[in-house]
Amino acid sequence: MKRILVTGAGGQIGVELVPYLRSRYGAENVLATARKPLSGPVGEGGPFALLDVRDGNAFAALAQSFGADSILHLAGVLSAKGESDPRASWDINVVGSTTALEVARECGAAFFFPSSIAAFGPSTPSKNTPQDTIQRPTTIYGVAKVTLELLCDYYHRKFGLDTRGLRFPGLISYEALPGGGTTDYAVHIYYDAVRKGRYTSFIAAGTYMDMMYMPDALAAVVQLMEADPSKLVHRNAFNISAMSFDPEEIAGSIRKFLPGFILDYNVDPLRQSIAESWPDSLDCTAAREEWGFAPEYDLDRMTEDMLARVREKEGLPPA
Ligand code: VAH
Repeated sequence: MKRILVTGAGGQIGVELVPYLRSRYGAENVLATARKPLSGPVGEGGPFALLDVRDGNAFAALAQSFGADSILHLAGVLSAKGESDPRASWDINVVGSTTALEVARECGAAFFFPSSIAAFGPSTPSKNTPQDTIQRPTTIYGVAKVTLELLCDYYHRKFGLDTRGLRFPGLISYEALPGGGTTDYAVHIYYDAVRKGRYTSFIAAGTYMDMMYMPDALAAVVQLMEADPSKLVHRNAFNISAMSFDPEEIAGSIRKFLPGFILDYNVDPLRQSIAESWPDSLDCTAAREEWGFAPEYDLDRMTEDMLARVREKEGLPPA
C-alpha cells in the first residue's frame, strides 16, 4: 500500500485507522473521505474529501486524481440501525460497497472490505466457528456482508483484483463511540463505569460474542493488506477475534479495577435477538496461518487501558 483512500473515515474504525495509516505511510499518502466534513486529526491531519460512496463518478474521479493504489472501504450502516430501515442500509452497505469495488477495479487498486461476525447466522456452528461454514444471517446487515464477501471473491477470480477482508468481531475503542451496533454495549459499559460506577446492559447475561480491542483491529488491517498474496488461501473474509465474553465477564474484569462496579439489565429484544444469531466464538486458524494474525490484548489488559483512556477523556485524574 502506498496511496490509500479510506471511505467512512468518520466512523468508529475510521477515526483511528486514518491516523494509524498516516503514521505508517505518511500523512500525504492517506486520503480520508466521508459524507460530512470532519474536524480533528482525520479531517485536518492529511488529505480529506467529501464523498458519498454511492456516487460512482465522483468516487472514480477522486480515486484517479489521488492515484489510489488501495481502497479501504469502511463506509456502512451497523446491524441494529440497519433493521430500522433495511432499504437504506442495503443502499449504503451494498450499492455503496459495489460502487467502491468497481472503482477499485477501474483503478487497479487493492480493496479492503470489513466483513463481520454478522455474516453468520443461527444455523452456523456457534462455538469455534470455522472459517468456511454455513452463512445464513438473519439481519440485512449480515446479508449485505455475505453479499460483499462473495462479490469480493468473485472480483478476485474474474478480474484478478486484489480483494481482502476481515470478519471483525465487536470492536472496543475510546476515540469514537460506535452507533447502531449490537456489540456497542461493550463500549458503553466502560464509559458508564467511569461516569456512574454502574451500567444497564441491553444484552442479557450469558450472551457470548467475539470481541477485540481497536489497536489489534488496526494492526490486523495493515498485516492483512501487506501480507504475501501467494500465502493467502482465503481472502474474503478472514475470521478474527481476540476474546469472547458475556456482560457478566466484562463486568467482572471492570471490578478488578473498580471494585464497586454494578451491572444490571434492561434487555433490548432486537439487539438480543441479533446477538443470539451470531457465533459465540470464532476459529481464527486461517488468519494465523496465512498472514500471522496475533492479537495482543486480552480482556483484562483491554479493560485496564479502556478505563484509563476514558477517565482521561472525561478529564478525570488517573484512578
Ligand atoms: C455491530 N459493531 O454490532 C458491529 C459489528 C460484530 C458487530 O459488526 O453491528
